[in-house]
Order: sequence, then structure tokens, then C-alpha cells
Amino acid sequence: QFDPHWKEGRNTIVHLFEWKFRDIAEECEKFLAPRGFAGVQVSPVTENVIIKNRPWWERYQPVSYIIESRSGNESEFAEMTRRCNAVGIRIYPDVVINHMSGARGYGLAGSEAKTEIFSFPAVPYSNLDFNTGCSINNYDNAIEVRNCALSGLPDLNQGKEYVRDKIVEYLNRLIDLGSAGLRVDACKHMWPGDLEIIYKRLHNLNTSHGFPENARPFLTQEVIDLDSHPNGRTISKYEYIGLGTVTEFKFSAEIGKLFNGKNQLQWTRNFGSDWGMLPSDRALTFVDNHDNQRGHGAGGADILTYKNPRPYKMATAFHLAWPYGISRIMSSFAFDNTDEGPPMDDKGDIISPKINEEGACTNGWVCEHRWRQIYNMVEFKNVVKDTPVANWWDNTKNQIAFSRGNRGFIVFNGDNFDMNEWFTTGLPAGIYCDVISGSKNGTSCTGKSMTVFDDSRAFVSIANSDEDGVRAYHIGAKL
Ligand code: AAO
Repeated sequence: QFDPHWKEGRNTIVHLFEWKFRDIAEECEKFLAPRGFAGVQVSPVTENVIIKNRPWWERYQPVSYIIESRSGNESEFAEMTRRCNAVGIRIYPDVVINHMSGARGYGLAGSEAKTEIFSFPAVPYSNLDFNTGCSINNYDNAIEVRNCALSGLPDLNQGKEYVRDKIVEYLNRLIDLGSAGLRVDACKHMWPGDLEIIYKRLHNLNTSHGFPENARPFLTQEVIDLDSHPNGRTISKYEYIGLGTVTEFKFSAEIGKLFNGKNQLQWTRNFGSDWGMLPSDRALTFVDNHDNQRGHGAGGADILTYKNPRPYKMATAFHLAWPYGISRIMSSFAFDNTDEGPPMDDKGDIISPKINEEGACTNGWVCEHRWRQIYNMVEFKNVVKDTPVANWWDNTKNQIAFSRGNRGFIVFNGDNFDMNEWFTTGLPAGIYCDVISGSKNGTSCTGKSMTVFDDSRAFVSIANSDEDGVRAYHIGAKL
């Protein structure tokens, strides 16, 4: 439940939000595996209700457990897990098991949601399978949050054996098809005791996809909790960490404040559990997610997204350089309004991303994971794996630097004045390529390089006029 089953030496998950299965398979082979990514979070895969104008959030309104959505069908899902697992990239589908569709209508496989009478014949679920008669208004009332409807979505009763059976059957299909784990939606709205029963019945991972015997599915549970302490608020993230990992929304909110100028970088020297965040191995961390990048979920105006590229790239560099949590990168489509769905044609079918000669996405896709400053930090994280933070330096404001053992060194200038400093880098003497301003290319560097002298010291400057406010060096990019 806690082990993401990454291939040796890899450690970053990317959420390919609303991508089609075929495109994900190709991305695994052409980009993610060669660049050292570890896994992909996939948008909900079941048949969902079709909503006018096709907002992204229709995927969170299941009609049945048939695998058929705008991302593809069951055989395409199977093909994706096979091709991705073959190159060592793990697949984690997002699963919506708290509720069914709140909108009346049909899904892509033709199944009906008769929401007003709580009938979903394709599962089948009837009114007997739901908690009915109330909606969530008061988040301080745990019973209401678990037993009433979340924004009008019919609330399944996981206390019922029949409902558990149907959920377990569905999740086991995803596992048998080669998934390495699951992102479980809206866990705050389900009783931990019911989830425990469901999780215990999940199959081990499929050995024919290369997983070892008795491997348990990785679980990351969505629980939005910005301010709880182990025995604080009514519903706390700590109630769930015995069952699997949990989305750490506090990480997203705090890293946003640090890089948008509301808090100072000097304080990050103990960033992590000391800040009221979960133990590192239980925390799924992210700068933004598909909800809070558009004002849904939690974090509000503090959240950084691709729309603010300079601080966003700095926050992501810190995210991947600092040894805390299980990292997930967001990969978005561009949007202006918060309901807007992914790039689509007149029929509502998703348009695949196109890749230009620089390796960036076009066609309305942002693909943060293809930004050099981001994918090079995915490699940085792989190179420095298991090394401690050392050689900490700060200017008592927003300029910081630290090494990861003797394998990596990173410097940030978050102040509104230039930085020119000598540092102890922890690195062996030599010339290193900064993997933010460029990349190592054979024996040369397309960006700025840094000379480390015999005493491990080096001079680094970062001007406010520089494209990025961070420089990162590691022994894999030594010239
Ligand atoms: C859509 C329409 C609705 C309509 C409904 C039914 O928008 O108007 O009523 O259909 O027809 C997504 C969209 C929803 C969409 C839904 C279904 O975001 O807009 O509804 O699909 O299509 C809560 C849940 C959390 C949830 C989050 C969005 O706890 O689980 O709301 N996230 C997941 C998914 C998400 C999805 C669903 C769940 C549903 O990631 O994409 O919804 O499947 C407080 C609570 C949080 C609560 C938030 C938001 O947060 O603590 O638990 O999240 O409020 O209501 C500070 C506080 C923080 C607080 C926050 C509020 O930061 O510290 O605690 O303020 O902003």
C-alpha cells in the first residue's frame, strides 16, 4: 500500500491529466522512460456522464464501472499498462468510488444514470446502495462529511457489503490489467474502516507485468486537510495514513507561499513534517493538482501553476531537490475558465498533444513535464536519491543553497536583488553544467556552467533578470 513499485533509481510520478491511453503509452516509451520518470497518474477511467460542453469534471461522475471514457476503452487501457510497464513506467488510475453521477444522462458506453431515483443499472446500483437525504454543509461534522452527498453527487454506502463487492470487483480489474496502484478520490468522504475492508480485498499486483510476488497495490488517498494535527480537527489526514499514502495539500499551499513571496525561503531548512505535514513516506507531494490549479479543492490564491512560470519552476525545483515526500508533477492542458475541458474536436473527442521540434507540447497542451527545468530536476532527484541535505546556506531572506550529499548542489534566489556568492558545494572538483539554464550535451553544456575548486567551493550568481531564479548541478551533468 505504501510502496509505489518504482523501477530502481526512479522517483517521480507525473499526472497526465485527461491524456488518452494511447498517447500515454507513447509518452512512456518516447519520453518518460528515457527521462527517468517513475509513473503516471491517469484520469478516472470508467464510463462517466456526458455533460454539455464537456467540462473536465465530468470524469468525476461515474455512470458504470465499464472502462470507457474519452481516454479510451479497456483494451486500450490494457495496451497502455503493458507498454508502460515494459519500459518501467508504473500506471496509477484515479478511482472514483465515493459516489456516482450527480447529473442525469448517459455515458460513452451507453449506460444510463437515473440520478433522481439513484439508479445506475449498468453496475447495477439502486437507491438501496446510497446514503440519501442530506448534503454536506458542515465540514466539522464527520458523520455528515462521510454519510451525505458531496456537491450533490449520490453518496455510495461503502458500509454495505454489496457496494463493497462492486467496488472491489472494479478495482481488482484495474489491478489485474497491470496497474501498480490507485489514486483514490474523495477519501475524506468515506469511513476509514470501510476503506480498510475494501483495500484488504484488493489483489496483489499482476506478476505477468513484471511485479514481484505478493506486491500490494500502491494507494494514494485524496484527503484535503490543510490545518489538522494528529488529534486536531474533526477529520484529519492522520486517520488515513495507516491505510496508504495521503495527498499532502499543506505541501502545495506552503510551497506556493514560499515562492510567491508570502513566506521566506530561509525557513525551508526544516521543510517537511516539522511544518505540520505528514511523515515523508506517507505524503504524496505536489506544487499544484488538477483541482487547485483552477481554484477547486484547497489552497486558493497561494497555489502556483504553469500560468506563473518563473516561480512555478523554482517551486518545482525545490520540490524535487528537497528530500521529502513522494513527488508528483502536474501536466496540464491550457485553460482560461475553470470548467473548460481538454483540447477537443467538434465531436467532443480529445485532441492528442503534438510535440514540436523543441520537444514541447502544442495543440493546447502545456506539458509541464516536458519543460527542461522540470524534467532535468526529475533526473536530479534520481541522481541524488538517498543522500542527505548538507552545506545549507541562506542569506536570512530568500536566497538559499544546499547540497545533497556529494552528488548534487542547488541555489535559489527568491529575493528581488541579484545574488553573487561563494558556496561550499559538497561536490568533487570539476566543471558542472547547470541543468536549469541548459543541459549537458556530450562534453559541453547548453546553459551556464560552474567551476568547483579542490576545496569544493564555487562561485554562483543569479540575477533577477535571469530567466530562472534557480541553478542546479549534479554529478550526472559533470563536464
Ligand atoms: C460538479 C459541479 C457541481 C455539481 C456537481 C454535481 O461543479 O457544481 O454540484 O458536479 O453535478 C470535481 C469538481 C467538482 C465537480 C465534480 C463532479 O471539482 O466541481 O462537481 O468533479 O463532476 C472537496 C472534497 C474533495 C474534492 C474537492 C473538489 O473533499 O474530495 O472538494 N476533490 C475530488 C477531486 C475533484 C472532484 C471530486 C473530488 C468529486 O479531486 O476533481 O470534483 O469526485 C474544504 C474541504 C475540502 C473540500 C473543499 C472544497 O477545503 O476541507 O475537503 O474538498 O473545501 O469544497 C481552505 C480550507 C480547506 C477548504 C478550502 C476550500 O483552503 O483550509 O479545508 O479552503 O476551498
